Amino acid sequence: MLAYLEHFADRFDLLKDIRFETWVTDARYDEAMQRWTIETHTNETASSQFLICAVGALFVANKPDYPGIDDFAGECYHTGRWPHEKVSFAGKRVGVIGTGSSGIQAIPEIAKGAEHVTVFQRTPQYSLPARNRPLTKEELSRYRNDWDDLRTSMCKRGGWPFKTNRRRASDYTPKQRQAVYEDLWEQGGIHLSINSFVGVLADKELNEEVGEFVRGKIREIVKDPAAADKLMPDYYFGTKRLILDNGYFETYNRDNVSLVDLREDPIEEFTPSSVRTKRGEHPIDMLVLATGYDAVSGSMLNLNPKGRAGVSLEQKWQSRFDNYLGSTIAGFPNLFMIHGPGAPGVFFTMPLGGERTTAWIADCIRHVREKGLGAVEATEDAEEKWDREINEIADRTLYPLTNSWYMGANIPGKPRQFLGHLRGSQYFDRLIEVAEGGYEGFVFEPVREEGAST
Ligand code: NA7
Repeated sequence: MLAYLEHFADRFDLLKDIRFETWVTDARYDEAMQRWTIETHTNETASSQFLICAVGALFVANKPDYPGIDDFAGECYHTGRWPHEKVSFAGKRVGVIGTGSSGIQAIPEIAKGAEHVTVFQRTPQYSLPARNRPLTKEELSRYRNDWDDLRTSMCKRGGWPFKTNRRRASDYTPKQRQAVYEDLWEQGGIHLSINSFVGVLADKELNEEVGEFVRGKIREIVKDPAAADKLMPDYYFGTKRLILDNGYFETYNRDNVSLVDLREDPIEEFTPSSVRTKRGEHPIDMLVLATGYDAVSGSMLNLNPKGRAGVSLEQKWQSRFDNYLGSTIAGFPNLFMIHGPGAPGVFFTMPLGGERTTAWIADCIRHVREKGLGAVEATEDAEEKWDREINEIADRTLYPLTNSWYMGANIPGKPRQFLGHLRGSQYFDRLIEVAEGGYEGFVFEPVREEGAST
């Protein structure tokens, strides 16, 4: 994926317009000028009519605040800030906290090199075999030949380049359903979730059946029944980010890997060379924090733009991450977000989603310019309606019933709110509908005398 994004940046000659290693320290809207003033840590100031915040949905690292953690004297890495240089695990006792996508994908790799790995797990997870493999020549040429159709179908579906079927569970016997699950488990990837039966993420009974199927697989793979017990997920299947792994559960069959269940044996403190839990001490040389992010809203709050009357986003978003269309915020004229709260973000292929959002933003800016206007801003009324619209979609599913970062539940004190739009294709249709309908939910300001709309 990195190679693809680098290729894209080269092909469209984007690098000339990017200032690397430059941190925005302040972004402030000037109402009289109808412009944003942006300051950087290099003491440079920029002025622009529009501010597009592509700050990433998963950027602000979540670091646990266990007593003594800062006194730990060994190497310490957060998976979201992994060094570009190779990290050596050889001869080291490594502690890993966190078993989300990052932990589950890192643990098997670390275990191959380390003397010992101790995994500190708070919530056991569902994870499906990724079964990554090189594509065959035939597959590659098929993808290239069908490129336009694939893009169209990706936009119409959840962003994935394959058809999903519309099987109904009630048309199959329990035995036939198990055969379907087996087949999809063998195929790997997210098929078991999106391609088994309609309603897996909405129907409790069906969801429980799929969840139990995965638990059965974990029991089959993990040889030590005590370890398998600790690894049994007990939330609704698929309602936390569904994880794809390369031999994660198999890793617990190695004799250099041990698992601490933090639900029954919580961490009490760190010493310079160990983790002390309620039941014992675990000496470690290296700590890997796979503890995730203050997701989606955290990156925008880290930027903390100041809108009308100098009101900061931190003030506006104290108890709810209000936004309109996942892209704009009332009180913050001429500001746009990509992958912000209320947008599909991780629920759609992110580069494609980002591209489609950017196209919409470009159209909106063009509209402002062609009409000789000075500013565009969402209304609070539109924000309220949007909030209802995306929550109605989420409430038809099992997602809101699980403590996940989608709900803001991973960060102590963070307001609980479903942070995404679950139906990417519907979302992008809505964007177009709003634009074609004359930008309902927005107010436009004429150019003020003082301002220069450049
Ligand atoms: P995630 O999915 O947020 O996972 C973080 C993991 O860290 C998860 O297992 C958390 O347990 C655990 N965690 C977080 N804080 C603590 C503390 N204080 N103590 C113990 N364990 C903790 O982040 P990832 O980086 O793995 O993945 C992020 C996204 O990247 C992923 O969803 C994909 O979209 C790509 P919890 O489950 O909250 O109990």
